[in-house]
Amino acid sequence: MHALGRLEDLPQDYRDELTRLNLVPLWPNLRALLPPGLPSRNTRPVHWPYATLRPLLMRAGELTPMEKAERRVLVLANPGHGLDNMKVSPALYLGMQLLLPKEWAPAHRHTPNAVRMIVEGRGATTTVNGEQCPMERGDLIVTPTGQWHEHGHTGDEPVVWLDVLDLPLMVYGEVSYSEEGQRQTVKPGRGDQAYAAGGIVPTPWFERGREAYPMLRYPWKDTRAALLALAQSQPDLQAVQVTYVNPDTGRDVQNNLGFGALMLRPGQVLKLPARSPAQVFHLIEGVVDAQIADQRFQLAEADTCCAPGYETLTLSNRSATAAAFLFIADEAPLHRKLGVYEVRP
Ligand code: 1HN
Repeated sequence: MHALGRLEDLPQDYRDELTRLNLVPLWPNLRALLPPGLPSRNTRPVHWPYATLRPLLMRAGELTPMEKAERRVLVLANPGHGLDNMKVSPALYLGMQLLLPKEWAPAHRHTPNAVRMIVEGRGATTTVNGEQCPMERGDLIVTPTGQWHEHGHTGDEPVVWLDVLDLPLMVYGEVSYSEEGQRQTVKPGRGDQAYAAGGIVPTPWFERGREAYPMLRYPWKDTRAALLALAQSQPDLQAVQVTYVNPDTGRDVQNNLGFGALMLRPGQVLKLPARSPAQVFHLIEGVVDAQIADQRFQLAEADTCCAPGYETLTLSNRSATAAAFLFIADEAPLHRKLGVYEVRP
């Protein structure tokens, strides 16, 4: 590929005139915008061990009362994007949130889509559009765009969860905003009970699309059981992995980010192909090594790490006797919409 003309090759008076008229020559920038074969990425592999994060989050609980925080969160920021930009990748925001006993995080709604992956503690609930979802370790609770949500806590221990939002995308698109709301009235019934088993749906709602988001909570005990059943029924299956879907449509549960869970059999070493989306891994159970580009992370329970797109990954279960379970978030739905989703064998 031959070199193109540089900005410095142009006479200063010409450059000044272009600038004055809000014009820019394309050719000095063309190769950086369209590098050959592989996009340039600011997303770096990063590991956030829970053992180092947790004490700082608990300290935030002492330093900053809820009234001064609204949401008490330490953001997991990728230095490759600049810490102040508070993103893990172009579309992924990650934060670790703490709610202490008796605290209340008031109702609001916003354009970004959010999910919570519960990390520790019992007794908290998230109410989404009137549906009160218990929060237990490993549960996934979704708060899609525009849905009212608030968090409450009647238990007696700190509750921590990982927030995953498409916030950077919404900020980039200049469509990120929120509204404050009133405390919600809890209505009876829950989606995770109505859709308690795969392949069976509530008859009155069988007319699809009545509710845009019929299931808001995905209990970990069901996901874990599904992974174990899959592994047992298909001993040769390499990637024992499930995707969180909307049970009415069978499509990704949210618009832009994809969510899934992966089981590694005892001692398993799993090579994942390079795919275009950036990904986040959160270890729910077990001990796992993650090899991402030239980095190797030893993940302990509740640790989180991220991987840029277009890199091959190797996940290894360090236990020879126990299975390991990971939560995965990625940008695949967005990439499919953009028509750029790629798997490189
Ligand atoms: C949000 O609404 C929550 O509701 C958590 O718990 C983190 C980060 C950015 C924007 C909105 C929540 C958030 C957020």
